[in-house]
Amino acid sequence: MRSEIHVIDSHTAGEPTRVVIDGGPNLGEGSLESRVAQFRNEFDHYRTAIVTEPRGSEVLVGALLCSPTDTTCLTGVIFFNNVGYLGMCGHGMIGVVETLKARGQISEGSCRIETPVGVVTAELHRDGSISVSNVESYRVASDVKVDIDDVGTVIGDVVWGGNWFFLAREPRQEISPERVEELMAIAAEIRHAINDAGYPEVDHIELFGEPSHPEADSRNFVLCPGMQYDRSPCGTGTSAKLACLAADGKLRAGQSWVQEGILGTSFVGHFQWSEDSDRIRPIIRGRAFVTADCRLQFDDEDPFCWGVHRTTVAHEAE
Ligand code: PYC
Repeated sequence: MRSEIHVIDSHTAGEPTRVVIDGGPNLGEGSLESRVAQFRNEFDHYRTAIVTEPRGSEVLVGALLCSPTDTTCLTGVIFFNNVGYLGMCGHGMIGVVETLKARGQISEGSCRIETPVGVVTAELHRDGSISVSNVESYRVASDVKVDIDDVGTVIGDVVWGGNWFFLAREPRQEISPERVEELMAIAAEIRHAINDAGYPEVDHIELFGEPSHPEADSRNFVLCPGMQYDRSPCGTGTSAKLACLAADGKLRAGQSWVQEGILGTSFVGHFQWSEDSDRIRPIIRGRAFVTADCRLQFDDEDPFCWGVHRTTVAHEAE
């Protein structure tokens, strides 16, 4: 039997997103959180088929559009990657909005979009850039110390920015594409140590160094859950950084922070204090470009129909 899934690909500051327009799994009408559980438990082969080889790459983030439970929202979206599911995804949300624009479903102005971790507001600006007012972000632990071979003591913060992050403040790193392998190895070691230190939920590690552009405030490197690094400055990672700057009184509400990523592309962020709490609402602005509009083909005679690492036989055995 043959079937197909309509997807639109884009990249945001270099990081790719594949939006599923049609043909994805039907997860019903429950809460988005419960739909993620259903996706994981019953339809996980769609995740590997859509984002990993042979149709995708380990770095791709998928975005399944679905009906929102909050009727003020234009759409719901569930983000996924090579190893599982994400709460929010900043670069991915900018990619989703660019995709909706390409399909004529959104024009200049703002709209609300539901995710499994809350509703975000996206604004499409006249210059083509898109800003995302993310879910509330906050730091849960500061000055956490872990010892890493070859690096020494690493000091940083555990922060929610729509995903769980450890932001390694010290030591600072030289962030450059030439050092990717080394940065991956350091970040992976830090993640082990942080998980062992009582923060098993942390799956993103963010390192910092000097920016390469005079207008940027910082440059980061973000290790994602599936041993891939974010090509963009990471929207949820930048949100986590803003939460730390706010908590430390180093950035005022409304003041801009230019976060450069490993490729030298940047997001411009600022924040607002949340009402009645010491949490912040980060706003991240960047640009995305559509790269493909195509139909993924599924043939059940193809041994790699559901992904190279999930054979048809393995799927049938599930
Ligand atoms: O932009 O938030 C982000 C993100 C998370 C993982 C990859 N990109």
